[in-house]
Amino acid sequence: MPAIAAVARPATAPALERIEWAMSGINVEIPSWGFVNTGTRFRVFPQPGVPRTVFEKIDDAATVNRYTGIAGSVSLHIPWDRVDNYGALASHAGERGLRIGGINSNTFQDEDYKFGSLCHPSAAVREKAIRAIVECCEIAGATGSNAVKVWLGDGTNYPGQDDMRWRRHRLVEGLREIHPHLPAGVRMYLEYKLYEPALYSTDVQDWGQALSVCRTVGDRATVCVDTGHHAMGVNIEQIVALLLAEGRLGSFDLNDKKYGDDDLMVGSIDPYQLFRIAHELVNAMRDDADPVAQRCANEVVYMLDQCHNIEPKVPAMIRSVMNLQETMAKALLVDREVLLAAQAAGDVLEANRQLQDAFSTDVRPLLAELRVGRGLPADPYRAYLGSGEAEARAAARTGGTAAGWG
Ligand code: RM4
Ligand code: MN
Repeated sequence: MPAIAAVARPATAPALERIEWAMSGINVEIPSWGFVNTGTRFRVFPQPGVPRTVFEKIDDAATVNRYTGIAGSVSLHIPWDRVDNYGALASHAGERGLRIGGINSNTFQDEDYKFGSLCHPSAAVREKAIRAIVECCEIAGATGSNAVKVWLGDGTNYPGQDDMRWRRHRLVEGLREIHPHLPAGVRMYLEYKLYEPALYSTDVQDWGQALSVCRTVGDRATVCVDTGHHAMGVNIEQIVALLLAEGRLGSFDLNDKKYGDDDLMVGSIDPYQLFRIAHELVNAMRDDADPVAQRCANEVVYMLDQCHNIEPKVPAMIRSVMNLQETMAKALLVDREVLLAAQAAGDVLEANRQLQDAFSTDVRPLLAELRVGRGLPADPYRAYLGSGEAEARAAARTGGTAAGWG
């Protein structure tokens, strides 16, 4: 991803130039599981045209990229996306203009994982979980992916159920064993989550726990911030700022929420929070005085982790990409020089006005202009709806079994 310093424009430059990075610099990674039939524990409502194979999931991700122009990678979930020939899968993606992004490990669905995976009291189950994540490292090597993501459902439901301190020791030991299996250049993202499926204690519950584990596990272990995985009211942008300062922010799983881990479209509930996160990232990208944070911000991966339970999936994904792009563009409008001067002068109102003015600016006409200049539709969402592709896909994808979770 081109560093923002190369494209950043001073505040005196026209707005179009200042937001250019949101068109030519950013990459949004699309999750393969965002296109399959999902739902709640109450009901899964099937949709027409849902992919039946991982190849069709990649086709859908490629469609999102064809309309938006900034969604050039697709992340996989193993074993959901297991195939015999990963080279062929990577070629399938490559022929459609996509790279394979993060390989997500799944150590939460087997019967054996009832009491956890890497933190399980049984050495045999821990060994099985280690092998499952090592397999993801191998798949990363075979597909040209640059990351393996570890999210664990591990935890306990009742006080006394297991020893929380020893669960932590087992976690560190397991991840240390896995880290050397990362192929050259491949990073590990450790994702935390407040609760669920565990309801009393979760073994990687927050960013501090994840960060301290990453530090002991190895240089290439970094934290993944899933925006839906915090308690209500938590200041996520401050977590982002602190992880940038530590050089350990690896990636985002972006989605929006109202109450729990709702996996709604990015920016659909609280767009100002997304803007505040975007501001921390852009601010670090522009900060030559903090090279650790600057490098970290320039390398962060923006993945979407969403489930579209009632809304049509491909257009929902297109809208999410557009929401993120618009938000990044707004953050690029912040005049950093004025902001720094206001901060230095203790001018609280002017500093805050900088952010709010940028957030309130309608960047959609500017982005439309940039898209048209690159041969993309001015409005990817409307263009997709008018294309007839959804209907054609639903007609073509008959027979077989629509993919879902599991
Ligand atoms: C988890 C977590 C992971 C995702 C799974 C499907 O809650 O967010 O990132 O891979 O869900
Ligand atoms: Mn996630």
